[in-house]
Amino acid sequence: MPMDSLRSVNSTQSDHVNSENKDAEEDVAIHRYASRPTSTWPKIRMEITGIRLTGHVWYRVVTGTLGMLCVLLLTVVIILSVERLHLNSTCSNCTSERDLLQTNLKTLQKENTKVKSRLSDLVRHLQDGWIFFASSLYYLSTERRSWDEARKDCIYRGPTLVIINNRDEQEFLTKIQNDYWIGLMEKDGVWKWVDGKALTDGFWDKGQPNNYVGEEDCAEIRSRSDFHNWNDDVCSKSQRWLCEKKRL
Ligand SMILES: [Ca+2]
Ligand SMILES: [Ca+2]
Ligand SMILES: [Ca+2]
Repeated sequence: MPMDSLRSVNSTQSDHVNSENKDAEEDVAIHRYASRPTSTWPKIRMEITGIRLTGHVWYRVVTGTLGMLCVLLLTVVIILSVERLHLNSTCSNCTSERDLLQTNLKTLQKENTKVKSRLSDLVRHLQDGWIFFASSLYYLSTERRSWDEARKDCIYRGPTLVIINNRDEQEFLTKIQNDYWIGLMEKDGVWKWVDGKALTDGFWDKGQPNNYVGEEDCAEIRSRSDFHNWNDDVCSKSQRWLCEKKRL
């Protein structure tokens, strides 16, 4: 074999041996680096620059990256879950507020219906000739009847013969013309209103009650300028009467 050819063969064999040794060294290096903790991988990557990376190194890099992505996604899921819980809580509060508003609306609608009914009732009474003062409506009869018949008529109309509760009401009724039965009657020497309550503060005319013509056991309010204008009279006498109905 010529010398040149022999050198070429030796050179080829030497290159092959060197290549195999280099591969073996790389494998050893890769195995050493790959067995290190994941936290050291950036350093490993720097150290193995220029050295061929085998599959199991990339496997660790990829699995580590995926692990980090999983942690990141888990964090996002937790945040979104918390936000969803917050939204659900907010929505629940909204539902409660909506229910409360609907309840209040229904209450207001009921009150509105009541007010409309009262207003309609008031207008109807005024159109029928009733008069209004303070919180009461008053019916002034044009007929004349006995005290007991007058009482029955007031019961029929819904209210009672008028009960004078205070000075303001007395002052208002004093301005009305004509004489009227009021809801006050004497029994066993005691004057009582038609609601059963005893008289405590009367506005009797001077010298009244006096049983002037015998048994005067029913009271009337007389058309006089004097603030004290009550008189006891015979219950069978025909007289106008006043009915009272509490409205407000
Ligand atoms: Ca009254
Ligand atoms: Ca009497
Ligand atoms: Ca009298």
